Amino acid sequence: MSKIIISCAITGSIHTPSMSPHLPVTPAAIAEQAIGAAEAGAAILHLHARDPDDGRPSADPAHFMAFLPRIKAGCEAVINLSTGGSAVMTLDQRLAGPLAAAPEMASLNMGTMNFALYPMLGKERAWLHDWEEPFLRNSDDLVFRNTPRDIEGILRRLGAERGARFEFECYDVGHLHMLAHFRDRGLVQAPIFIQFVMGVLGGIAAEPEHLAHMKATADRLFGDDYLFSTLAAGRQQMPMAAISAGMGGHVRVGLEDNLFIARGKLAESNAEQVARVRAIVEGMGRTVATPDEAREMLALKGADQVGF
Ligand code: KMH
Ligand code: ZN
Repeated sequence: MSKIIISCAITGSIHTPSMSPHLPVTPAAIAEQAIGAAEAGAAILHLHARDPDDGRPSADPAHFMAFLPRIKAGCEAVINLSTGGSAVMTLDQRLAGPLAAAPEMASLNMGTMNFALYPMLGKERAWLHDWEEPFLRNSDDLVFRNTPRDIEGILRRLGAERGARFEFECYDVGHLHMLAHFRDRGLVQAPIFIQFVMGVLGGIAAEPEHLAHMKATADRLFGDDYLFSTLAAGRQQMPMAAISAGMGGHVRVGLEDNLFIARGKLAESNAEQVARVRAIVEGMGRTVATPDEAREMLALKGADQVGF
């Protein structure tokens, strides 16, 4: 089996500041946790930005630029910027930061879908900011949009024009077929890095049978032209990562996807989750890829070719 790439998604746009004091929201905290995750073994850092004043999801270039140079100076890890941003943003808002930064990698969600976060409201909390509760509550009417035209635009503007390669986020089996469609149109080339995204309400659930079917479908559609990684939102994060590693795949962890390190125990940092998944996959006999090994496996343009 090839070396295993650990991705770490540092802050995301799903969890809100009141849910964990360890969720990084300021540029200094995002940079510090990103560098810590890289030191613990993450080869790829998946990054969203936030407004430092209130922790609200942001894709403002200024908010990205407040931490990207620091992370680049502090570690060798591949920087992967989200083009998903937050489902409450327009496409232009979501792309503003990634277009300005021209990163080595960017995420690309392979379809339009429901993105229901409101079940996280279940617990009584004292909210730190007044945007948090309505943000979650209104997700019962929230559509994450990426039409084929949107996807084509992202592939052209970030990929063809700026040299980024993609973390293709596939939240359901249909997204794999959409990816194959773009491969057939010549807009996506090998090596194709697929992230199986499981456990978002609106996408496929985090169940081993679903992962087996996603992999079997991807094998049929992409053969030797792809690598897969798995992320599971919430409690299934580590079990699904272990299954992915056992199937020869790669893994993603991080506070974007899950705030906990054990049942009822908040992770104190992203690095803690990276260290945990690293111990699991090394215990299974896998060897962790360095950032440069990940660059070679994914045919990335190099850290000296970015816009920050
Ligand atoms: N938040 C995750 C479920 C993106 O940033 O483009 C998927 C994600 C999407 O990381
Ligand atoms: Zn993300």
